[in-house]
Amino acid sequence: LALITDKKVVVLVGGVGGAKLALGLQQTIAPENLTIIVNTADDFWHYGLRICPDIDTVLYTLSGRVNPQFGWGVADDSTITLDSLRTLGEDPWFTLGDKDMATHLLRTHMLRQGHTLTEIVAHLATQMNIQPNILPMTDAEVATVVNTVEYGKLDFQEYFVKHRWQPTLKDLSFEGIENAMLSTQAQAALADADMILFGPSNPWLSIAPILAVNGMRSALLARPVPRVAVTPIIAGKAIKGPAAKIMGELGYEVSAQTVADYYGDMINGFVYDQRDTPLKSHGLKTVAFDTMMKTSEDKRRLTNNILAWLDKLEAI
Ligand code: FO1
Repeated sequence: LALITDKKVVVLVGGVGGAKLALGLQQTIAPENLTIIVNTADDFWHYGLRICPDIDTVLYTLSGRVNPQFGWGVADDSTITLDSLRTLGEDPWFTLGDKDMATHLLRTHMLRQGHTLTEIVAHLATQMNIQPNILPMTDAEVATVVNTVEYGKLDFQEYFVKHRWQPTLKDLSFEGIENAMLSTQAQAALADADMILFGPSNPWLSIAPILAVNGMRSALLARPVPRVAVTPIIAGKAIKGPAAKIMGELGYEVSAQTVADYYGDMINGFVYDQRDTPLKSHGLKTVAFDTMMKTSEDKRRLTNNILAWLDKLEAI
């Protein structure tokens, strides 16, 4: 397959699913042409440490450190610190491995020193030998709050990890979003992009907070380039996590069509899975590929297919 390296690509992602697409892109595109903008609304404070799960998932995935079984955390990690916390009477429901802990210690230390999250992520990426540009969606603290039928309002990680996303979702809010500005780095990357991709991440939990950052929607709409979402729904199901469950709870049909409609005019193209029925396009350019990303060959093939399709579209 020909390598398409001369286009500048920005991809918006959450955690595990988005990181997989980012890995495919890293293997396909020249690093200076790839920018990954990551959701930070599921970041939280835990035992005095700033935890950024989606950013770390992207860092660990792109540096080859990620735990392949979970898709998050560091491979071959231990939990000595967490086990010691248990002996002190704590109930550490959020699994922080010992190797992973170093990332949280350094990040929290650098935040205390006055560095922005953008600077910290750049430093961590450099130390992990990652070449593409990884950017948090904003430097401000934003916190997803999930309003549930059973428990009322839950902090995101309580909903997601402690309660294993089982409570029924009523609605969502992004606390602090009114102060969240698109960073100058993210603005510059978007202004310069030849293509903008929306990863196969959860539209409501991962992509919605990125779109809610002040300046993001207008920065996207200002770009007359392909803005293409990759479906998180395959054969009417979510591959991982609560995307399908949430869609149902919000009263939508579980389908790629629902995702495309939800993104509305933010996108002008959509990649759905070949197992699903074609979208009613409403002027949207659509294409079907095998979007399942299990092996690294899958990831490369999907990114190559998407980039080749976009190249062909542009030529028409
Ligand atoms: N997900 C879990 O389901 N259980 C955990 O204990 C857990 C710990 C964890 C630690 C560090 C990290 O970077 C991610 C971690 N995740 C864990 C995943 C993560 O919280 C969620 O997948 C995302 O927030 C959703 O995008």
